[in-house]
Amino acid sequence: MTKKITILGSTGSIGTQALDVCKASGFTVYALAANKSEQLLESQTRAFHPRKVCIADPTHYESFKTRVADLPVQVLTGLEGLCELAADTEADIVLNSVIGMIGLRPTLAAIEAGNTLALANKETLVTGGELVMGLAKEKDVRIFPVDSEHSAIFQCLEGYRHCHLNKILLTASGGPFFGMTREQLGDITPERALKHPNWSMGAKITIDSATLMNKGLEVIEAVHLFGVRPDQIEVVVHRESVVHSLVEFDDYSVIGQLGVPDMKIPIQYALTYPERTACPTGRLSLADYGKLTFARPDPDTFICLKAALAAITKGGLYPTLVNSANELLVQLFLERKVTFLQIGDLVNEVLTLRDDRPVTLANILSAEQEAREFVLSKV
Ligand code: MN3
Repeated sequence: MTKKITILGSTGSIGTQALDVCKASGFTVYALAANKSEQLLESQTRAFHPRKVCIADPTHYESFKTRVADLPVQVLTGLEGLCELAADTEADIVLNSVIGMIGLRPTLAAIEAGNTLALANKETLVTGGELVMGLAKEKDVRIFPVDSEHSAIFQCLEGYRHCHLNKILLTASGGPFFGMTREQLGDITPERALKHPNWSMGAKITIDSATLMNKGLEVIEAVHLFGVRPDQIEVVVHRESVVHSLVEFDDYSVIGQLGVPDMKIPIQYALTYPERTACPTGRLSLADYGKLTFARPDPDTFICLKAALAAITKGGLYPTLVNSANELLVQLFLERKVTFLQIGDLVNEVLTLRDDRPVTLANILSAEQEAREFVLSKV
């Protein structure tokens, strides 16, 4: 049976690779959504014939509609459009690969409607983890992680649901600046930070990998997805990005998942689960690698990791504060308005804001605003 897929964020790195997977697996694309990349969304619409498309940025709505006027496709816009696609139960699975906190409401809309989710939007779990996992349980909705590490952990646990999980070993590439001192990080430019050694990804996540914020956000994600405490997660630097993560059980037996560093594998598994089919990617040859290396991260240099761990340990809205501050700081760094080191400094400093309100959608959105105002007051 061919599955019907909705992809939110189809023009991004995950979205375009998901479409490669759809093509190779013969999935039907039911709906597509992008922020404002009109040209690419148009060519995707012509190639995959979705029934509905959403161009989220309303300023692009009219011109995009004109572009696809000859096609039998319904065009939507705005956050409402994204949520409508997420909640459309015609699809068998909704892949949320939207970038940033904007992805939270579509995630909630999909779960509310009872749609199975493939989740690539980190911010959804980082900011709204309690809400999302609680609602998913209530609605009996399955969430398949798309992030390579979380997919790995999910796969490691698959055959061991009856075993108690002791610990998660979350692997990290270490980014392009692994081994550098704080002093050496002083004059890092966006161009240098945008060069990742192993993974080809969007700008936001590439910068997050360079600061190790990405790993911090992934720890928070893992806490929610797998129901573990933050101190049950150990970040291990693994430069080759071949071991995508591991789990340790009570007997200290460790199970890991390996593969070439290509996002198409975890994307495909989230879509084909529980089946596995040949993936349009290379095979892993361990002999070609020769050796795999592991090391401890340096949270005193890469202090974003420290901030994320402090935030999830405090819980509540603190992960939202850290995440939102980071989201804005990465944008400012790319615009050369803050330095590389300021990202880490301010992401830590935002934790001095007190926010002990309960985690509700309204409070998440106001904490997001609070964090942005804090950052803007400092730069
Ligand atoms: Mn990852």
